Amino acid sequence: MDYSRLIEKALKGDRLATGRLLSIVERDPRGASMVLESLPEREGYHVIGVTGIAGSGKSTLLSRLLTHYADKGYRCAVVAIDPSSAYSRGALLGDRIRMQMHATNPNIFIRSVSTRGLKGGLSFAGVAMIDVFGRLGYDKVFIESIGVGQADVDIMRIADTIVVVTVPGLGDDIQALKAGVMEIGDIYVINKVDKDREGANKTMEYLLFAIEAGELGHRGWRPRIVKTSAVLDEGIDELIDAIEEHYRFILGTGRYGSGRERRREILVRLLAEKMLIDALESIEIETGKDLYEGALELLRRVTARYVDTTGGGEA
Ligand SMILES: Nc1nc2c(ncn2[C@@H]2O[C@H](COP(=O)(O)OP(=O)(O)OP(=O)(O)O)[C@@H](O)[C@H]2O)c(=O)[nH]1
Ligand SMILES: [Mg+2]
Repeated sequence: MDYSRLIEKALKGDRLATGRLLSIVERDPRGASMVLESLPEREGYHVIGVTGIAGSGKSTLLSRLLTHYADKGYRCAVVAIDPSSAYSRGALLGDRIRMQMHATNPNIFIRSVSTRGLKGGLSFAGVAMIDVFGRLGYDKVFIESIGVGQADVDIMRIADTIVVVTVPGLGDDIQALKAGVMEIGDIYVINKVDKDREGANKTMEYLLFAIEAGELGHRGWRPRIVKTSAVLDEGIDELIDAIEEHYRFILGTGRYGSGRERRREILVRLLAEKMLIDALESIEIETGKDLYEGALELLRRVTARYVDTTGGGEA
């Protein structure tokens, strides 16, 4: 397939062409690979992960960030992980309505991916879309993660800057989060300050203490803490200042470049994982064999399928 016409249009900002390219990326791993390699390299795009406590206001905050960034002239994209299997329809509907507000803003493009990787994290398509957006000229590419735990940490590993959203008055909740995403933040947001200013100060003290104790922050970066009210649109520019400060930090220290390399490595692994699963599910098995021999034989046939079809597309 030749995607050059689509790519040319998408590079000029054509939303329809962009959407079609993203569909190719989602549907067809080989196409995804070709689309990515055909797009010009581009330096400087910034991948921002938003994670944290369920219901802390991640989606509302992200929606505000999009508006503020777009107003400043940045082109923003969101790779939204379709939470349909993990969350109630109500939450999803709320997100959809919020995101629709941005549908007509030429500086904002939102795309959801329905599939997830084997371990619950982002799928190959999801990670590939991030770099497609970046190469198409988007400056800020956001991912909002789903849920907690290891899958979340995996998702955040592909981000250059990680924003962890908490709420006022936390103590126990923060402890509960500690094993997961709580430790990986570059920026901590205390959202919903409008509800409990006193409690916000408590969370602030708690976070400052953890930073002083060396529990948070890594590789020379001291995490920033920002208080926001996403509903009242307060503190968003301060949050953007913190995100931009971190961006300059990673550009200056080489962490940006190593993040891109890590994402590329993750992409290769996720693609291999997808090819393996697709083949495993479609190859017929002879049941007469010893179990171990049967599995080995299956693996040989999986490999043979891709080796034999080099250049011809996987059937
Ligand atoms: N008072 C107040 N409510 C907020 C604020 N930000 C978000 N909310 C409300 O909190 C609820 C959850 O907000 P979401 O943005 O859906 O939170 P989320 O973290 O994306 O939720 P999940 O994706 O379900 O984990 C909604 O009812 C929001 O209106 C805020 O700053 N102040
Ligand atoms: Mg959400």
